[in-house]
Amino acid sequence: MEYLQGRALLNAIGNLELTGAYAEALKKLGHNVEDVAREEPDAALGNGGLGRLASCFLDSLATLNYPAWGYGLRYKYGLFKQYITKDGQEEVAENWLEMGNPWEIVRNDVSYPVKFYGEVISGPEGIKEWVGGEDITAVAYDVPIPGYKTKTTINLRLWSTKIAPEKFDLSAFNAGDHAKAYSAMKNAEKICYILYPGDESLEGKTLRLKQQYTLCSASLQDIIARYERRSGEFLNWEIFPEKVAVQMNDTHPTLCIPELIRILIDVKGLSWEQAWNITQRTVAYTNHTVLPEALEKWSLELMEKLLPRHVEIIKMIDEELIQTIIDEYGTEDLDLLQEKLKQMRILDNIELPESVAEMIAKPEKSSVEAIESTEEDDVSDEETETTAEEDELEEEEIEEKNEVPPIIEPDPKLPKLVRMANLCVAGGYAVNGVAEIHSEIVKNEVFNDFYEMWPEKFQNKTNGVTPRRWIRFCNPDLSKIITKWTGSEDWVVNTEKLVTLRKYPQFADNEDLQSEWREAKRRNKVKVASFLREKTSYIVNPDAMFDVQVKRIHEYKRQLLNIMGIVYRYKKMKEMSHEERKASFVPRVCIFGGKAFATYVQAKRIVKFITDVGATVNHDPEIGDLLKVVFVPDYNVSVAEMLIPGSELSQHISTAGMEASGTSNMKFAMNGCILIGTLDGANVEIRQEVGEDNFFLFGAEAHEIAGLRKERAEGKFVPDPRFEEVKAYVRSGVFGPYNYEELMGSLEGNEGYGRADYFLVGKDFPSYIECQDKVDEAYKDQKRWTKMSILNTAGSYKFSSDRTIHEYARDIWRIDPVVLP
Ligand code: T68
Repeated sequence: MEYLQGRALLNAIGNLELTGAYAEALKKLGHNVEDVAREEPDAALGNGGLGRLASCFLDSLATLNYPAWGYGLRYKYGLFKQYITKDGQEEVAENWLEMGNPWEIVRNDVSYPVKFYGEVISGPEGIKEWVGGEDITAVAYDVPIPGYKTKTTINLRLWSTKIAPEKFDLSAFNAGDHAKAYSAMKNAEKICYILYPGDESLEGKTLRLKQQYTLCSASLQDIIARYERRSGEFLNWEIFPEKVAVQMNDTHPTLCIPELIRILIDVKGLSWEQAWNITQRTVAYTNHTVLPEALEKWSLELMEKLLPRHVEIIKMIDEELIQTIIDEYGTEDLDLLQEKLKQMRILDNIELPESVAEMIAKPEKSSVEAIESTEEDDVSDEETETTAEEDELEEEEIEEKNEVPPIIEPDPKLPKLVRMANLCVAGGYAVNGVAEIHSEIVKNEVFNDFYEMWPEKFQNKTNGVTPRRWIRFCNPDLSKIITKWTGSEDWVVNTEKLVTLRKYPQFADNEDLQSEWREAKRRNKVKVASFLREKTSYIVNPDAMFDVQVKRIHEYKRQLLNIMGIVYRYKKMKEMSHEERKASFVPRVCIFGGKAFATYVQAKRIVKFITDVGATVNHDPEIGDLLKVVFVPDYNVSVAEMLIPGSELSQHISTAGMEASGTSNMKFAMNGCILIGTLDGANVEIRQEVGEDNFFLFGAEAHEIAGLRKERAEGKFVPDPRFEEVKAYVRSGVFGPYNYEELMGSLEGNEGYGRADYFLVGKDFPSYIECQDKVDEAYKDQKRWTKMSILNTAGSYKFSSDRTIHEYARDIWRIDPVVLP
């Protein structure tokens, strides 16, 4: 559902090795290539890491010559534009297509019908037909994705929606009811209007589900049409899974499962067994989150209305799953079975199918009928003879079993739901997490019941990012140095070559390399400083440490921990004399950036808090260049490309166990930034690769979190006095008139503010600020810092999306690169 592509120009000419020639040609026309590139709006068809990962994967797929495509939606308005005002974040629609899009080719020759609502009727021979309802058309827009130094260009096919041609109500229009004719048209078009419509209202939910189904239906029709075309007279559905793999990027395209089954049965005439079997060998699922509130669940009622045929199919899959669970666990231990069904079923809060309920209530083995029937079955008397005593006992047992109520009564007060993640695990042949620690949590916690039943399905595929966009093109200065010191440009496709930077230990200590390295960083910092001045009018000193946290604003990512740490630093500075201050602190520019979901109130409070702290600190004459706090508005891919090369310290400080992977951590490490972080997501593996000495670690570990929360909730937690001090300082009003009671209260679990510091900001605060002192110490020794920086780039080799894609190709899709002529 998401691709966070950013700009295309420099990437395209870079991948085609035409940057020099293109810049020359532009110069002759009186233009500078960088200025021209800046005119292009970002294609922001994604929210954050998940969408950007998909875009990095496309780059790697093309570069490595894998035969693969991306499918998505062509949202008219991508991710909103963020303005920072005196009230915090404001959102404005981003009309990225306004000036036209030269990077797409509309394919009016490639379109498919998509249906919503209507009803299912049973035709002859049990053939089901989905009729009536609303019909729209999905039209393909193809976005070419050029690989790096290869002739391979793959395709990103984005669907746009419009009214089916025969559905325009001409007679209404002619009769003067323009509104009626117009509304059907708009209804179809609005499906692709915006990325992630707010789904708190029923309208929003319906629209989002329509988007998901449009993507799945159009893409599968396209995949199937291509399969048929290529098969020609040798069409054989049984080998479809050998030719096609569909990788679902989170649960958003889960409807691929029932849609593939629907097409195979209702349109291609296959049996249920065939269709279910083919589907289970075709689709695979990547999980990107373990936050329970982010695991998609759809209302059955809504789905039944919008997609009645799919609900029938989902119910059949649910029955197949129930049967598998019964086969696995038997009916002896009903409590166990009950628990498994409760956790694992696709349908939640919905009665069991009658046949199953009966089977469970009257287990075959010990039923009277079973005994009688064995007697009837002419089995030797010896085997079936029982004493009167035994008979009595057995009857008691039977009575007990029959007393078991029909298992799992639905609760009428709760909604009936379809659990998309469970559907993905049941319908897919592979399930993967996106970093080692995350995949372990997927196996041992979130999907543990499934893991116990199907251990072979579960895998890890640690994320990666493309070294083309994220080093070679965004950081040409550093790239030249890497090329010089590793001996060739090979590292761009072969990141293992980066290890050369540490192979000879003297490299990272080499004074020439060190000074070149520092100069490149300094030039990039100057660019960041001038960007900050342009966007925020704050003037920062490029010789201060650039300390950066840029990512979506979310409580679990703990921007609040960062800013509380800054407030502590500021308070300490204020308590000192000028001389003391200068001696104790390294000058820092603390940079934040990121968008809060429009309806996420707490995230927006955090944005407001950061900007308020900035407004106070940055104008404090006592503090001067020692501390600046800047919120970069409208953080996006292009801003990241400028900011990351100019950063020195980068913060990845989520509550352990909550960030599935993170991918900007990889980009920062590649560009020689040092990370401060918890043992979470890919941080764990980055630290392993760059070395413990080159990573600033703090905070509680994932396995401790549940216990700490319990302690917290029981009121057993004693906060550090320094944390209490910071909260009181904020409450005292130093940062302006805004009421920070709710924000500070959320860190205490005050009555009315919900979960008591659920993200454990207070718990990790002392170790965080102590770790920040170590950061200052390290920075004071510039040789040591530069060495750490070089070793971060060297150790980042593993986090190329080329490595990740090779693993998906080998372990999940079982495909080889295409051999080019
Ligand atoms: C991110 N997820 C993970 N989700 O948070 C991050 N969600 O740890 C990981 O590195 C990244 O995926 C790639 O694996 C997201 O970005 C979303 O953006 C999202 C969008 C819509 C609905 C739910």
